[in-house]
Amino acid sequence: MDKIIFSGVQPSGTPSLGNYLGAFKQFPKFEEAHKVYLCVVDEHAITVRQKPEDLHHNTLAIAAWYLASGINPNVSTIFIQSHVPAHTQLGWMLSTLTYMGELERMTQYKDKSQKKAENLNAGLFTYPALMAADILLYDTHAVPVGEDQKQHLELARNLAIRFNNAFGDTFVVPEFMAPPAGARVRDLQNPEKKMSKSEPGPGTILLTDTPQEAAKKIKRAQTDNEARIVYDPENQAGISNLLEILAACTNRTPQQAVMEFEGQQYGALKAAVAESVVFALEDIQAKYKSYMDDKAELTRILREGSEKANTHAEKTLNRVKDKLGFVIPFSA
Ligand code: ATP
Ligand code: LTN
Repeated sequence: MDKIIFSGVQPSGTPSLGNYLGAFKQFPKFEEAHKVYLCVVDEHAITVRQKPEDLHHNTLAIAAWYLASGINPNVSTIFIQSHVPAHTQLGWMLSTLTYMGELERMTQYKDKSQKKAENLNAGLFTYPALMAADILLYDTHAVPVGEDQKQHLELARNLAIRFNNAFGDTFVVPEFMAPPAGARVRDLQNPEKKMSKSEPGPGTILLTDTPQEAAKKIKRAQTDNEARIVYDPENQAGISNLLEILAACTNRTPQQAVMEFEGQQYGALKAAVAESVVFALEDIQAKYKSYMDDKAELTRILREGSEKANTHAEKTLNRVKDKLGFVIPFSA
């Protein structure tokens, strides 16, 4: 098998359309030629306080969304982060190679620490070292994620290079990979900010929204007074976001999607976006429901996934321990 692909989604809420277009929708296309690892990163999710019953439900739900997006569990590996102890172990080791200044510069940390001032915990700060561990444990070549994760990926690359330089060749240096469209889906009511699952509002489409709910949110999306449909994220953020969503749902670029709407009004664009979003939702919602209704099958898939993931991760972890000079545990 040639290249290895790794990605992760936090069970921090019900996934949004942004998660789907920026992440979930991308994964199945790698299955044919690559080895794919998809992780439900529950240890990352607890950097923001979660209700235990919600975390439990959301963890299984994210696994079901991976499957609903078209991932074949007989080909790819879907697993839960906390089922593979090597993640936190390597995360600790990498945190000793990570500079405070690097973590202080992280946009996600700056954003979340402002919003979560009452729970400004150390885990939120060292989050990117754990994320680097997730990726590096699997000799990952490429990480398909939304644009918001680019900075974290840059750190993972730097840590891999730093470790390799200090201790000898150990890690593959992973590449960032953004989707062709939908890398940064914006909030429909506030196109200045990204659509986020942990802070859903009237501008967030959730993957569990009914077709009517989703269509209504799109109809009410914020636009502008320019009355022309052009792809110009700087000056017409709302309209450009709708074009971006349409393009991602219909496997085109925003530049291709815009051609259809020359001389047309905003209502026509909104109707087309609503139609393509509803079409995508109906398809994945039916599959999602069938996986959530069969917990025995879901847990079987996750158990098998964790076995495959542990085998790979432990090998890498032992290589790292050896390089660091740790005494490898004595076998009986
Ligand atoms: P939270 O709101 O809890 O911070 P999130 O919605 O950003 O979470 P994650 O679980 O952290 O979601 O991310 C899962 C994947 O979805 C990542 O690859 C991330 O880049 C992608 N993603 C998240 N939001 C968007 C968005 N608005 N547009 C495109 N991709 C996104
Ligand atoms: N930080 C990511 C979630 C995440 C991830 C990963 C993504 C944790 N570990 C490894 C890709 C690879 C987020 O906030 N979206």
